[in-house]
Amino acid sequence: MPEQSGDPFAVAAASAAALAERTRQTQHDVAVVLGSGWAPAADALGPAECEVPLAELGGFPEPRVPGHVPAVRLVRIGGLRVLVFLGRVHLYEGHSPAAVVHGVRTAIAAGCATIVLSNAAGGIRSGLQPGQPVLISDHLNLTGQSPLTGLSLTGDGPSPFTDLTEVYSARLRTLARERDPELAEGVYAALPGPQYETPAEIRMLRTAGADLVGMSTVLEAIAARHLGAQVLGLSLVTNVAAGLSDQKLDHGDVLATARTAAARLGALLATILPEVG
Ligand code: 8IG
Repeated sequence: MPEQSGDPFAVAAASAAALAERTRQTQHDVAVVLGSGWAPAADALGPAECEVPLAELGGFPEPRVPGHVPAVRLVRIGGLRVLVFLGRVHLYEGHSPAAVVHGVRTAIAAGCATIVLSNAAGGIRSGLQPGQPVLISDHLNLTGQSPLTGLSLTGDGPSPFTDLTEVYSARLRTLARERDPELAEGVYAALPGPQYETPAEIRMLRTAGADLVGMSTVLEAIAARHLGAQVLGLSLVTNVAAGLSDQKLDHGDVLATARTAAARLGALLATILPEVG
């Protein structure tokens, strides 16, 4: 199948129908996207009632990053039917914005009113430590792309002139902080990648108000808000951003930090998720 040609909402509806057939559920409540660093926390959420390879649902691109297992699980958490997406695809793999947000659109078509987006990120604000989870309070979309580009301005769907005043639900952030009062909050800047930043770029981002920097999440958050879903965003700080320490950035170190944090992340998600539906 070519990558996401035609009406993306029709493709998402078809994927949601295929998912409903396999989960035997006509309604799902919450979707969680486990980004790099968070996937090892999946098992802490409880046993999967079923696990479906994304390739069986249509509309999902072939993954191109090793370590991303392309599947979605149904897990019951506190009476909620939670769809757990193990991994995501990124712009830097060469995928279109429509492909990047297809999981979120599918989850919403499958009934989810709340979308939890997790990622690994570099820490810009001083004091943010590798291994620390941070609530995303707002974002800077510096990818130069939008999942809403090209959508009909006159059709029956929601307007693409989406209000982004509160992308990351204040109610859900408050709820998460009640569960874990240690949680910091920060503004997440998304760049296209895949290269990490120069020290000059990090100084620019810090001046522009960014606390965290990464290569994902913002397009999915925009797509979710366009369709009226509530969004909770969580970053795992896996490295101090370029030029802010005497270390060079190494993808292997980043993954190792994430593995070490997995147990804490699993516990965090398991305490937050029952409340967010
Ligand atoms: I993990 O320092 C992770 N992802 N852009 N910069 C960007 N993405 C990241 C970084 C980082 N660390």
